[in-house]
Amino acid sequence: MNKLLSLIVTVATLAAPALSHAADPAATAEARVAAFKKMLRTFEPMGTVVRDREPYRKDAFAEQAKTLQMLAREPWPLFVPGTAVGKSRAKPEIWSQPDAFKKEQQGMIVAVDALAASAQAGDIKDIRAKYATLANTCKSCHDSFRAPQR
Ligand code: ASC
Repeated sequence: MNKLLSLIVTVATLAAPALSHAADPAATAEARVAAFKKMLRTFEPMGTVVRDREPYRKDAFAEQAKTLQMLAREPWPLFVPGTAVGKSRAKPEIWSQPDAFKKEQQGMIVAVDALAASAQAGDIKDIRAKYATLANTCKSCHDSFRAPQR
């Protein structure tokens, strides 16, 4: 009984944010846009290092990659149906082609994990390649699922 109760509490706790988001499309869209912006605030400084505009420092870069790994997981649960509102550029295809959209997400997660592993190893040439692969996953998803700027 205790186990069942704790299972119910766990499921309810996990489901709660999703439910509250679905109830407020504008807030969900806003949270999603903010999650992508947060990701960019780590991704862009890493890009300046990769492009040799800033010195490469192994530990600091690996730490940023770890942060990015975590941030990269945040936007996806926020793509709740009915939330292409406000500043959102989400195309309807996100919800009409869920498998293709999921594939883009998974490709991005694989790429960010590979970048983090490379950053741990510390070979800047390999880091550059992994960063480029990750940037390509951004573009690939945007090409299919993000509407042009209005
Ligand atoms: C960025 C950014 C993207 C990606 C993409 C890479 O910095 O805002 O959407 O990189 O342009 O191709």
